[in-house]
Amino acid sequence: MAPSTLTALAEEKTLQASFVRDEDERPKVAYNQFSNDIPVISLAGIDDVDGKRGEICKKIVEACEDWGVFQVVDHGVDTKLVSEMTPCKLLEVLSEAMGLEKEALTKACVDMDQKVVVNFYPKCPQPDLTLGLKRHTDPGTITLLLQDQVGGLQATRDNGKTWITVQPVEGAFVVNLGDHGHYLSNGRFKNADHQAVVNSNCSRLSIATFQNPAPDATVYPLKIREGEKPILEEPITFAEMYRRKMSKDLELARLKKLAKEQQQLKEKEAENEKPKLEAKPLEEILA
Ligand SMILES: O=C(O)CCC(=O)C(=O)O
Repeated sequence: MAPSTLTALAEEKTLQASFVRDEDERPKVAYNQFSNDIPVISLAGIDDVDGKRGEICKKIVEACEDWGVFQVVDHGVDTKLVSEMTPCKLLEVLSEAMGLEKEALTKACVDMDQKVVVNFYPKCPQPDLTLGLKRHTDPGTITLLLQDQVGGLQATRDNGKTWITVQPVEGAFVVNLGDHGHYLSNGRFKNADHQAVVNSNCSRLSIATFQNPAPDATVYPLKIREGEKPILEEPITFAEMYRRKMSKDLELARLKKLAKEQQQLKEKEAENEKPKLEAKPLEEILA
């Protein structure tokens, strides 16, 4: 019988078949093969307009253009306060980088909705065959993730060809830009393409805080730079953006399932053909 609790699941010796992923979805990089490609940015001094602010903002903007993922450390500030304050600060920085007033991105959200999700990933007997959380981009504006020191968050910026594992940093928040942030910047800032892998040594915990706009907030680029075309044909609501994302995901899953079934059918047919060929006398085959 399948185990009924996560702790029981963590003691399993083999992976249940229902958790096995298609080969193309399986991890390419180990949970603890950490990369330093994702910048770790200290927010200390971000309000110091005549001091460090310019330098900090530059690093944030570059990270958003490059990956859509970065880590922030802000020494001496209470974690709960950081999770409430940081998204506002970051949206200010990105608004200014687009040449807009500080509040532009926050205003475009109409009403910020904060959703907290706790992810628990039990240790896994065959981590190479599965994922803790499949590849995705977050739909909202910006996400703050607090992870333990185990590691397992991975990101790609070349559509899944190569992956990196984000190095856990004590007390840091991983910041992911979401689809809403991506559209509002007309694609200038990347929506982080990410997933979570598991491992056979220890279970892992992460806490994600998603900052989402109101369902009826308008999704359309706030700034279209010279020479650029808008990446959306028309303004839509966030609810509609989410609906389109979900139906695209479902359609992709349907097409993938169909292709897999057709491939399996072909392989079966080829297997059925085999004995007939083998049964032919050699002279007949060579003739
Ligand atoms: O646990 C992680 O590292 C990733 C979590 C995540 O991507 C999510 O909750 O959407």
